[in-house]
Amino acid sequence: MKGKKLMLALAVATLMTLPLVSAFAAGPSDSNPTVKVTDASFRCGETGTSQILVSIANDPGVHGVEVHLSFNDAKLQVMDADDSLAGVQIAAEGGLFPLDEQVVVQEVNNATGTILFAVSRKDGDSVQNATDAAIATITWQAAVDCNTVEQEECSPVSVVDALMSDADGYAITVDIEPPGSVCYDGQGLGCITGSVQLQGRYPDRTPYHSGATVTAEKDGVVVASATTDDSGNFTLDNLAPEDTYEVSASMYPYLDSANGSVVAGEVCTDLGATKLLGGDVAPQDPEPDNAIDISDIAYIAFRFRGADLSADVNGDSVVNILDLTMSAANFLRTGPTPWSMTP
Ligand SMILES: [Ca+2]
Ligand SMILES: [Ca+2]
Ligand SMILES: [Ca+2]
Repeated sequence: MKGKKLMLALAVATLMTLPLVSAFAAGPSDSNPTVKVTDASFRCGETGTSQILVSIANDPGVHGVEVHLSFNDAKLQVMDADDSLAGVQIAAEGGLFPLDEQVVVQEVNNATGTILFAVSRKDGDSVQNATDAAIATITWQAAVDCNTVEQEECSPVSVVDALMSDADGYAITVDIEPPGSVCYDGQGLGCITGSVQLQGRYPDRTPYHSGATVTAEKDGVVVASATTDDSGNFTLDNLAPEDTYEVSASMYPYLDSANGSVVAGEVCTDLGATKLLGGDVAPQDPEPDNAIDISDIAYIAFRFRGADLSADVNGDSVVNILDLTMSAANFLRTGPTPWSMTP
């Protein structure tokens, strides 16, 4: 009799175990909740954000989450998200549990590069399903002097430990995802390149296309300047990537050319070529007026074949019909002309 009872108990125990076994058949790690930190990218001197995200699939119920993060304190610092509290805080999010139903414990240490963030739901139901639900947002800034950043610097932000709890205080195993990558660029890595062709100047004449001044302006202030080489090429560098600039080319005795809206690229933005129209020689007080009119024609005509080379538009050291014709052909044109080979 006693043996029969034992057999029955074993059979019942086996039956009760069966559904559990089949629930784990797909592999325990497949159904564990996960925690990860998202990537961030920003320019040194500005800020970027990462989020701590939780995913839960068919769990009996997550009621609390504890996450420990590690970051490189020599490269990154956490910005304080709450002025009303002493110390540094990150911002709690309502993606997993509503914000007004949370109890949060957190500890951010910028000296050791660690963040502890724990959130528990004090009201309502446990969460059984969630995909990339945010529990907190971290705002980063660079820990370094931005002038020393010459190329993009990235460092990992790792979840070093994580634990979840159901409403009864039972531990729920958590799978940790690979680290997030937080990157920042230097401030002066943007650049613009292009070329300036001088009307009436050809390879067999010197100077060829060299000597034009090209500037990049932001809010009316010249922030970069370059001089064209023999082929007319220039590079404006040390600009802020993705910022927009007005690029202008100028040279005596030519009309200016400009493009008012050029975005500097980390891979140099190629503005292409522009042609400066020649013949703006007057009035000389002290610069010509960026307009070609009768006073320019008269100025050249008066110095025709003479020693005063201020009327030598094409730079071949003689004032002749070539200079006069170029200026006359540009009659009533004014600068700045559009940035184009057919202005
Ligand atoms: Ca604070
Ligand atoms: Ca003029
Ligand atoms: Ca000439």
